[in-house]
Amino acid sequence: MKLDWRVAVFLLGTARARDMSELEALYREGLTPDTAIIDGAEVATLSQPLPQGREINRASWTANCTTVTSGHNCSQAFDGDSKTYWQSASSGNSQNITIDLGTQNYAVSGLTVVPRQDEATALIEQHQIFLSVDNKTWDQVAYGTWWPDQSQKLSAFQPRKARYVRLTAPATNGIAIADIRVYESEFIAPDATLGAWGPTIDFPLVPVSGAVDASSGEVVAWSSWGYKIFTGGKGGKTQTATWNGKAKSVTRRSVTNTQHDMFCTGISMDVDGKFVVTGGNDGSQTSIYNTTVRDWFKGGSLYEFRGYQASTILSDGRIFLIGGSFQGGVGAKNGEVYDTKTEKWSKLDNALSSAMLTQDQRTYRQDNHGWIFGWTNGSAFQAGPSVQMNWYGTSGNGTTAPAGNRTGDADAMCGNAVMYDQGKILTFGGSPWYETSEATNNAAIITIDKVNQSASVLPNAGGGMNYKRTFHSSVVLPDGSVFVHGGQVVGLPFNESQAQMTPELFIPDTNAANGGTWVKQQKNSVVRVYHSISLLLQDGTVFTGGGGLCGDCDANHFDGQIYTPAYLLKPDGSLRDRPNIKTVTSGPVKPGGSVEVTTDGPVDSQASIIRYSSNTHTVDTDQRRIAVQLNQSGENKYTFNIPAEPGIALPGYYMLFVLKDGTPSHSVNVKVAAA
Ligand SMILES: *[C@@H]1O[C@H](CO)[C@@H](O)[C@H](O)[C@H]1NC(C)=O
Ligand SMILES: *[C@@H]1O[C@H](CO)[C@@H](O)[C@H](O)[C@H]1NC(C)=O
Ligand SMILES: *[C@@H]1O[C@H](CO)[C@@H](O)[C@H](O)[C@H]1NC(C)=O
Ligand SMILES: *[C@@H]1O[C@H](CO)[C@@H](O)[C@H](O)[C@H]1NC(C)=O
Ligand SMILES: *[C@@H]1O[C@H](CO)[C@@H](O)[C@H](O)[C@H]1NC(C)=O
Ligand SMILES: *[C@@H]1O[C@H](CO)[C@@H](O)[C@H](O)[C@H]1NC(C)=O
Ligand SMILES: *[C@@H]1O[C@H](CO)[C@@H](O)[C@H](O)[C@H]1NC(C)=O
Ligand SMILES: *[C@@H]1O[C@H](CO)[C@@H](O)[C@H](O)[C@H]1NC(C)=O
Ligand SMILES: *[C@@H]1O[C@H](CO)[C@@H](O)[C@H](O)[C@H]1NC(C)=O
Ligand SMILES: *[C@@H]1O[C@H](CO)[C@@H](O)[C@H](O)[C@H]1NC(C)=O
Ligand SMILES: *[C@@H]1O[C@H](CO)[C@@H](O)[C@H](O)[C@H]1NC(C)=O
Ligand SMILES: [Cu+2]
Repeated sequence: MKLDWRVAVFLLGTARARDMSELEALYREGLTPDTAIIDGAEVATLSQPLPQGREINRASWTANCTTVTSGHNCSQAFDGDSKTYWQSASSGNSQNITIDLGTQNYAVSGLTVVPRQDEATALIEQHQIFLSVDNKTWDQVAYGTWWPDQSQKLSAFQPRKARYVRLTAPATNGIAIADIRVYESEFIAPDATLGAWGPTIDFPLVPVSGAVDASSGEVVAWSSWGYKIFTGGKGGKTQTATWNGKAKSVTRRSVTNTQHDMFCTGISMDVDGKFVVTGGNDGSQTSIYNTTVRDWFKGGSLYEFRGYQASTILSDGRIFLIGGSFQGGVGAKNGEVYDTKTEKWSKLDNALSSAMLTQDQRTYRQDNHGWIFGWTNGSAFQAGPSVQMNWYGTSGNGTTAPAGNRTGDADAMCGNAVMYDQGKILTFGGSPWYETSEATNNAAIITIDKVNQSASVLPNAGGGMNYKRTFHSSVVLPDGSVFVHGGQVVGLPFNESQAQMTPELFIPDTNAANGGTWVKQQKNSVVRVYHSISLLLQDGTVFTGGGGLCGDCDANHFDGQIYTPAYLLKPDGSLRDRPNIKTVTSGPVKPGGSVEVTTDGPVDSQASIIRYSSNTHTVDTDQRRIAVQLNQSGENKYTFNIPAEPGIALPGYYMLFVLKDGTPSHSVNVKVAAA
């Protein structure tokens, strides 16, 4: 339902007046009507951008459906009358509609579906979409779960040439379609050397936050109290969805037991891989996702109300957080630290948020989204987004010490920072102000060593990114390169102008004067800007998704996509053979401990462990890659050591990848225990 802005302003105004500008931001995009007349019926609108390109004329379509109920034949799904509909029988495993678009192939980029409008029945939730050029070989381009209501549904995917389009859904209650449209766009020629996009995974919410469950490999994603909006709620609950890539399923769930609207939170994974989610719309709550039982539990309360703070696990397994003036008043959002055993937060009044402020004109934005990295002796290094960097100590009441400036850069709010190897942090993009200021393509490599020492900065890393970006996201890959996707030139929440559609890869090179190179990757066809995320998956591919959560705004993206990096592809686009890990030492390993791995053949001497990721609002303080040297101890048998320094090998779950000629294996878990 449309949020009446006067009510919203009143509600927010009483509690936290500064959130007005978040609503102003909604206005820039312009509120679109709740409903539209589509072929004679009033239909709840999408609140999401149409697939790129244009609608394919339906005049010469023909279609077949697996079953029809009396009076509701297949062609009524595209007869230009949304009061009429095709409805299947409610029997069989699944029901299909297969459309012949005509006599030629189109670069098909997506489709929209209007459910039956006269009655909320035979709604499509789970679905799969296939394309074919010959009506024989079918490629799955999308699947997932739509929110179960009568509003228009959409699936957007990487354009692929096709003449036949098939939508499949389980037949439990039958499926009904009042209107189906298919879109074509510019064809993006496949080029395996640039990686590949697809399939799309449709979600019943905007995945603004997400984390990878180390025990199952599932992506747990969430939005806010609403599946497409974060303002105007009373809080106290969160819409979540879990994607299981092996089962190809997306399941949805409303989490109410922690009384926590987990929008604009901090996220950190603890030593057991549990997600510790703090603050946000309910500013002092902690919710904890236990991956063993796949359920949420309530944790201890924060001292300060916070939103947009950042948190990180520390070398001793505690969790540190700082900043977050987006909720609960501006300023003095000093550190707090969480003991996962007692489940209590303690104040660190001398870990000063005042040291990490940007010069944003909006003061509640100055301490948002810190780039913080757990390091030695329970310290945390703050690499940005402020141009000045800091060290935070977490014993006693905490300490603060300057670490120098990120030379060659300015305040870089909503930029990214990734520890791609031990003590090496790549920073890139961002803009001086959270919004309305132009982003940069700046990149730097920051090297940290001793606590309280100035960090060493290599400005202009790789000559800078190919594109200016803010609101982008990134993941470090097993080979040490960093994949960067999305973002826009001027940060405008919920306005998709000047979006960057071409991702790029930073390839580090310790012999190069500027530390490496930036290489453009395969262009995407779905915009990923404000509120989008990226996560590294266990099979070495990347999940990117989300963007939006702005109600009736036309910038919502209820989906994610898989990006397969070039290192997994043969020139013809098929998957390369990859090395396999057969066994790995079981049980937790302490820092300095040795791990034994057996493989199904010889592998490269360098392998890597990458900590599991969580991501929201450009912040992923969980991910970190540690390159490890394999020492051969027999045929297809290797050992390597976890770094002895617990500040480098932060406790928690890591994905171990071995590589063969640069192609990574599927990962196997290695748990680093707290020292
Ligand atoms: C989005 O931002 C651009 C650039 O400022 C502006 O021209 C455009 O009008 C905005 N779009 C909407 C819908 O507000
Ligand atoms: C539907 O089935 C009829 C009869 O078998 C066939 O002539 C037609 O080509 C089919 N159309 C599609 C889209 O498969
Ligand atoms: C489908 O039903 C409509 C409405 O009864 C009818 O006009 C149309 O001819 C039917 N189409 C086919 C292919 O049977
Ligand atoms: C429906 O489509 C799926 C996917 O292409 C296919 O496996 C299945 O056989 C189809 N069902 C029928 C009844 O044609
Ligand atoms: C597509 O193939 C099915 C059999 O798998 C057939 O029934 C149908 O008529 C074909 N459609 C067209 C348009 O050739
Ligand atoms: C997860 O929850 C179960 C049930 O409460 C508990 O037994 C288990 O110890 C928890 N796991 C972790 C890692 O905390
Ligand atoms: C920091 O930890 C190392 C071991 O990791 C220890 O040798 C050293 O004494 C500690 N330094 C301080 C200042 O506590
Ligand atoms: C922490 O600060 C409190 C309040 O100022 C003070 O009483 C206490 O002694 C301090 N603790 C340490 C370890 O410095
Ligand atoms: C770092 O500097 C702060 C501020 O000067 C100081 O309080 C703290 O003891 C120092 N920490 C270490 C490990 O030297
Ligand atoms: C570091 O940056 C801050 C904030 O812009 C500035 O005030 C300070 O002068 C800079 N310090 C150096 C040494 O450049
Ligand atoms: C590698 O293995 C050999 C033989 O097992 C051993 O002597 C050597 O110390 C190992 N080197 C490292 C770096 O672990
Ligand atoms: Cu936000």
